[in-house]
Amino acid sequence: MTRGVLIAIEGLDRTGKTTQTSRLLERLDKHGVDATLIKFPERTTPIGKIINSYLTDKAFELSDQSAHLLFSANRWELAEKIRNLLESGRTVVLDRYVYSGVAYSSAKGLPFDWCLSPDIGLPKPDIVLFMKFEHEENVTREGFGEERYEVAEFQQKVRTQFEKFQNEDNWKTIYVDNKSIEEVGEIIWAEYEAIASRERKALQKFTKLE
Ligand code: Z5A
Ligand code: MG
Repeated sequence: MTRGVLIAIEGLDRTGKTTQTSRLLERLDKHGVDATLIKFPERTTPIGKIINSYLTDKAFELSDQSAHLLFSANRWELAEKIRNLLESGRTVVLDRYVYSGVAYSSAKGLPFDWCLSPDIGLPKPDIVLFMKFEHEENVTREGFGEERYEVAEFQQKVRTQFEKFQNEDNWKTIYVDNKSIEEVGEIIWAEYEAIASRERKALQKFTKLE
């Protein structure tokens, strides 16, 4: 059986991650690809419930270190499930992942490597699609500014931290300025098809060796 593809959609606030991950799921379904969508933070788990209170209630106090470790622990709550899904041949689409964890906490001033270390050992995505605005100043998307971290100056710091991953071998940047939901969806689909076909070719080579 072929292992499923692990695809993470990452990016700055309001770049359309949730819109695109759910569209991708629908499109995969239409093409007969078995797929599961997991959104982080996963707010319904025991740890996810604490994270949800922290994000929505500005009076809820946590040290930055504690918050960071909770976000990481939330990913570990789902790690086994992700691994099992992939091994059973399902494609797994992630709406935010490790990279958001590191970018937001290091933007608050925590050391980058310290932020990365509790996530070491989690399943590595085959591809990370990092959505960003080239010109952040033009962003006027619905809902922006309602939660704890949605302040322009902080977003700029988050962006700088995210960009430290840009030379990773699985990283692709997608600029979303002035692109419709459909246009961004086409770019994401093309990236998905490229990675899925690469995986199929790798498997064919392997089978030839047998
Ligand atoms: N966080 C963290 O600190 N550490 C971690 O480890 C993790 C997360 C995993 C909540 O995350 C916070 O947790 C977040 C990071 C931190 N900080 N903040 N703020 P979240 O993922 O739950 O955040 P959210 O509330 O879902 O917002 P978001 O993810 O930033 O939004 P989005 O998913 O990128 O955008 P969207 O909901 O798909 O779209 C936003 C609006 O734009 C909506 O009205 C769409 O219809 C519209 N839209 C989307 N695409 C387009 C295009 N192409 N054109 C025009 N309009 C569009
Ligand atoms: Mg979202």
